[in-house]
Amino acid sequence: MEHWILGEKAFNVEKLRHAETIFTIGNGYLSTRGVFEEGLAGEERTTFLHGVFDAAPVVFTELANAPDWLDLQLWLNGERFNLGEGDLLAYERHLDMQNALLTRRLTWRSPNGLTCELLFERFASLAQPHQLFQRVQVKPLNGAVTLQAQASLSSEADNNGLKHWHHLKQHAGSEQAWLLCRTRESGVELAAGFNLMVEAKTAVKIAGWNVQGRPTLAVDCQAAAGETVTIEKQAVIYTNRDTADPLQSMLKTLASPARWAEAWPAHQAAWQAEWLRSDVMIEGDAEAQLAVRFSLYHLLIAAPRQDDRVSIGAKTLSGLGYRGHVFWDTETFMLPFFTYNRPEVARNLLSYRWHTLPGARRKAARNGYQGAQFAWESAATGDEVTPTWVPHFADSTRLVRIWTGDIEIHISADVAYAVLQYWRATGDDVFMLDRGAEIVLETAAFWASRVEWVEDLKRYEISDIIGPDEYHDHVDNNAYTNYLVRWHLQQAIGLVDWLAEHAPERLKELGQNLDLSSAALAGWQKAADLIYCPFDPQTGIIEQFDGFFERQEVDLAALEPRDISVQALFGIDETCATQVLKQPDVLMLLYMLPDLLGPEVLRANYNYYTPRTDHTFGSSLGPSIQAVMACQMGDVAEAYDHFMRAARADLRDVRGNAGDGIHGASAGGLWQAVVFGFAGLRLTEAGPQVSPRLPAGWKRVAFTINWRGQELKFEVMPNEPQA
Ligand code: IFM
Repeated sequence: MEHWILGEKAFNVEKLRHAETIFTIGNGYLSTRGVFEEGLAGEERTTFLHGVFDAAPVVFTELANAPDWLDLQLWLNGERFNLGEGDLLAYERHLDMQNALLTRRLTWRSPNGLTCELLFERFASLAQPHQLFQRVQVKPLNGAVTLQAQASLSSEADNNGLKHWHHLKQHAGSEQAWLLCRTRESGVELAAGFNLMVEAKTAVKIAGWNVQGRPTLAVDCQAAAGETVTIEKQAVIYTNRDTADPLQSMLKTLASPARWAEAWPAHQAAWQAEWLRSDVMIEGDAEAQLAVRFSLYHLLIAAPRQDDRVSIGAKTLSGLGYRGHVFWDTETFMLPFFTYNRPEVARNLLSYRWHTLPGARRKAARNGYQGAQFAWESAATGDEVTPTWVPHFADSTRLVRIWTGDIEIHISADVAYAVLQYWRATGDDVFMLDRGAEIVLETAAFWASRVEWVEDLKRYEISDIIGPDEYHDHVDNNAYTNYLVRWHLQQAIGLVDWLAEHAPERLKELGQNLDLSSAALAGWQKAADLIYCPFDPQTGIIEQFDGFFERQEVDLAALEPRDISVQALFGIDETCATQVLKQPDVLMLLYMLPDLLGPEVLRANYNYYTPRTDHTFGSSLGPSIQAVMACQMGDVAEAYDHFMRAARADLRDVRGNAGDGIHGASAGGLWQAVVFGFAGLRLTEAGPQVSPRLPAGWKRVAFTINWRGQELKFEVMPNEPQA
């Protein structure tokens, strides 16, 4: 069990929300934050199901917090168990990431002096994704106890006070309770129910209470000192996204009650199979090992295995941050892990973009362009759902205009890039023909209509946008965007040639909805040939956008020590006037297109942009990729610092916002930093090759890659003998 356990040795109410995020459990269908069964003031109690969005003010749409399947209240000799009262004599909580099992063990002395040992356990079955299991054991230590327990489900679940559920039906019988509810605007029907099973030495009474909107089962039993009472719950959830009649599906599952011990082996076996394909072993660095497993665990619990109409939001399913919206974080940062380990999950994630093409077409058309323009923030339909005005981070009485939904447009190229990388890694022609090609070509058509011809300069430009570095908005010719657009258009033209040769019928079909005439393709070619891609041959530096070199230089070292971002320190407009970067997007570009300009150009840009980046408090997406780039520069010690910055983002809450949910991009980036950075994996036409550059102390790195249908195992040792 070495380096599989994420533990908490003491209860710290100050760290409540952070702990809830990191102790989230899930199974790719839903995730539940690590809240306490009995509840606690200030908690953020959420269970999110993929795809269950509902309308919300400001953010347009958000994942609706589902009825809470964990709720369990205990009364011990009439005193309600809760951590806000009595004394906590012992406490320990741990997440076993190998088996996705969360355990809390404690000894509590009630205000009246009864001392009890309590053990709480839960898992969301990976083998049966609609089934969730909870077990609670109560053992009085210094006297007999009359135990009363209440387990309920409630359609009053809310998102920070906003209620999404309309109550339809409920039932509370003996040993079983359920409810049926529907989201208020989007019409998602959800059926949730549970079986309750209690084991005690004395007689147990279970009564159903049909409290309106809150079906409850109430348990009464006794235990002598030293005797244990065990309460088990098997909860079941279905929605009409999964089945035509969620109530019937839920009731059918509940009709064959499964005990914890019966469900556990299949769940455990499913996780064993996951880790066999996905684990990354790091010998010689316990913190790095735990952090990488923690990241992979969070990607795996968020990975939709059965549903290809959903994707993973920027904060996975582990918190209210970004409301479940999907960004480029998924394709650019998380997807490579899935492409090379779980290609079927990668295919689902990319299929989400295919299903949401209608929304992307609407966005392009609304803006006066051809083809498909992906939303910067996307949810159920693919329509743009980025909020336009939000409260200022330092003064909530002021509103700030958010421009990303209007002008952060690189996402359309990022998605196409991800499709092409997936195709290259898997050789999955079926996906490419059915779905991938449409994504790549529709977005190429968007670019061909979006580029602007500048007659004086006889070139195409792209003005008034935001690149990945969001400290600078309303810029012209963001290099990341322009270079990637050129690459995208070239690839799209190559893809049309490939289709003409291998699948002419499919090409014809695609040509019915999209102009793929020779004139249109000549336009794409012209745009690719003549789009302005900044580059200074004297210095080898790519200017991040027009006029970047004239912006004000800042000595970042002189601002230390600080615990806030440069943007929070200087202000939004003031930061925009400087050369400080939230994320170095020229380096990101050179990472994505490594053969673009050669190692000297990479070195020049690395040296130029690295000291200008707000590495610690800028974008959480930056450090992992910076680690890869530092490895490529041969600076492994520097790479390790960036890597640890990403590794600690959620584990240690270095940015102070882990309570909002896991930084999914940072988690995916961490995998890339190990595999493409320290192990130096390159996927060449001659096959995968590694050139290791392991940090001091790392003795061995082992991982598996799925390359064109073959599972390849890599074991990487340091180049030089370790001291
Ligand atoms: O997609 C990112 C963006 O690059 C930086 N701001 C946060 C977004 C969501 O993680």
